[in-house]
Amino acid sequence: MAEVTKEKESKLADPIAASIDPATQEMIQRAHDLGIETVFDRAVNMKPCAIGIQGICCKNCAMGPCRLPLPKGGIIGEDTRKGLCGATANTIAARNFIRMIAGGAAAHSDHGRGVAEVFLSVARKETDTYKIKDTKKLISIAPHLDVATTVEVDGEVKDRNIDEIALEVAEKALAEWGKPEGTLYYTKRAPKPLYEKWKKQGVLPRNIDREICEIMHRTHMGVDQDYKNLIKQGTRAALGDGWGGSMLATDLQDVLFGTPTPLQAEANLGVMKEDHVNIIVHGHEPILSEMIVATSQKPEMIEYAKSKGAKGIQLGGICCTANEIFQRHGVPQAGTFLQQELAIITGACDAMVVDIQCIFQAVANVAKCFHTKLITTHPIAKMEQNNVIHIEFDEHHAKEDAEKIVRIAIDNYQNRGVEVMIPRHKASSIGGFSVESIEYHLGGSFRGTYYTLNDNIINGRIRGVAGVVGCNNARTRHNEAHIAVVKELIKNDVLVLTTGCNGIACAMEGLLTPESAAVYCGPGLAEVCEVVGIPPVLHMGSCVDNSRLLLAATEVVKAGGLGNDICDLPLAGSAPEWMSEKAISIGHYFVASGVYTVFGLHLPTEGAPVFHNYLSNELEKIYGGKWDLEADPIKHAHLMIAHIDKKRKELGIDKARDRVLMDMADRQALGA
Ligand code: BF8
Repeated sequence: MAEVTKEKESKLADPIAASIDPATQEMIQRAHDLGIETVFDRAVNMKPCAIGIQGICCKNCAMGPCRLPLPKGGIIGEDTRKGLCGATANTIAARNFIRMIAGGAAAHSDHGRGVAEVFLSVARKETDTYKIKDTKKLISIAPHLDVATTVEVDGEVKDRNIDEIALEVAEKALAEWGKPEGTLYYTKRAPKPLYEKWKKQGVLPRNIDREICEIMHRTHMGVDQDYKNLIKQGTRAALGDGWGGSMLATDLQDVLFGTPTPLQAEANLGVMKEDHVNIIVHGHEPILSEMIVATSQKPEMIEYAKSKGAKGIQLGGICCTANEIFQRHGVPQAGTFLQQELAIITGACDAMVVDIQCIFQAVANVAKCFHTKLITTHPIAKMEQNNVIHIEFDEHHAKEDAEKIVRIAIDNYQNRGVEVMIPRHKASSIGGFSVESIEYHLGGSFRGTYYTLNDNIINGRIRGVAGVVGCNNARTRHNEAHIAVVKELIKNDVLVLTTGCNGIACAMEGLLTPESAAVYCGPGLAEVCEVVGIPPVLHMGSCVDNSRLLLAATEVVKAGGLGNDICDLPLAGSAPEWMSEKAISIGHYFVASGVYTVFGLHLPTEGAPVFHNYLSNELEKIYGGKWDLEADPIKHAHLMIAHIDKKRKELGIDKARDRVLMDMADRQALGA
């Protein structure tokens, strides 16, 4: 075993305090037994910066960093704190906050750009590796990009050639990143009153890249020094993410790889198999993972694995790649963000294949302790450690690359050491709830509609809807807040839509099964889940797929009876264990789309009370949504429930919740 990097004096994490998940606890203990350091240990040994955490450290020029700690006892009277240039705490916190939005929006949107480029190659027929799988979805998104789907020939309206539609969609989509004039097409998909608000405020994104670039300019030393103006630019960039880069990523991925429909899988580290070649795919872009899935299912690859003594090939996903291949192929989710090192520590990971985002550099150090081949695949995401193999993935030779990667994993199976220990824990899960499949499942076989959902919200069986999303964070007990928030919501009849690592956490806890409704839900939600046959927590995909939540909310508005705008709905958002800049971008586009959004842990705005108050109170007057913060998961859930109840009252449907008894006709209507 290779030398371990753990320092002599360092403390070890308590496995029970570090995670609620038994598989994770076992693997943390296993790491300790083997002398291998993980993120859980590092979190015990290094505390976060008390000033940075509050958003009041400015390092945007070389006169600083200027640190503006809050005085003991808080601000009494005028806030006189300022940096060398005179920047106030509000300016500094707002600059830092919108730089986080820029980072998050850039990550999501660059992912989207990558998909759009592959889509253009497909449309131009430059590659036959990827093909358009879902023409129905292509036709449904085309009008939103101002692409005609019919043509008039000799006075007769005919369907337009699908290749022509694909090419124009590809070109229009790709232009959204840098078009010189106009605003993003997809913003018009929002409910009209919301679109009008954005227009009036002047926050309609002009193009995706420009809004991100402008954040970097405005937050350069000596430019924008007004927190309200700074956050306005943050809003433009965040909307360019949610209603731009992320939404395009989701749509084009669906067109290329198929729009998800419900399917079953398993989740947690226990999905790895000792007698199989285990390949863990980790990161975000399905461009890579789709090809790995297809290659690992090829009979010749399975035969090759058998020739090396394995019984087959077991794929597993980590992070949002897990969500992507789960929702389209039922590939098991091996774990969340905080379990990436642990998958290698099983000793059974023959290859970990990574692309972009949320990948610890530390996985390379852990891989050194085992036989695991760590393979980076993206030109913008390499690692300095010398045990890392880089195989650049490109749509023009994707098949060959995927085959090379899968063969490396198979060849490596025989190099396993004796130290294999796979935790037994795993849970059954159902995912694949796209906007389209929810409509189909709730609306019945003949006429898909969201009205069934609205009807059940109006009659009070479903109290409201919550989007619970986001990361794990090693500063808090792994999955504890995720699961506590979700269980408290469904116990109170709130239907949960989940994405990202929350989706994986819920899968690991068994909450993505229809059977969990009878165990954890209030009577109204349990009844709906039983009749319709859905889980109380609907897995809607990866973090870019938070765009699905925006569109689902828009469909609910369209279905009628619950107001005219997203901010009218009994709806709330949550990221209980957030950590990434992407979460801040998502949070902000939720807020700017009218969603009351609660984050756990802390927000990097607390050191600037005026700016913090602007986010948590004033924004609501403009967009109808606002930020909130609550670390305690039960209080967190109840803030969301209180907001849902407030909206029910405003809609005049608060009394309906008293009458949840259903007669036979009601039940039949539910299943219609
Ligand atoms: O984009 S939830 S830890 S995996 S950032 Fe990362 Fe957070 Fe997980 Fe996906 Ni999203």
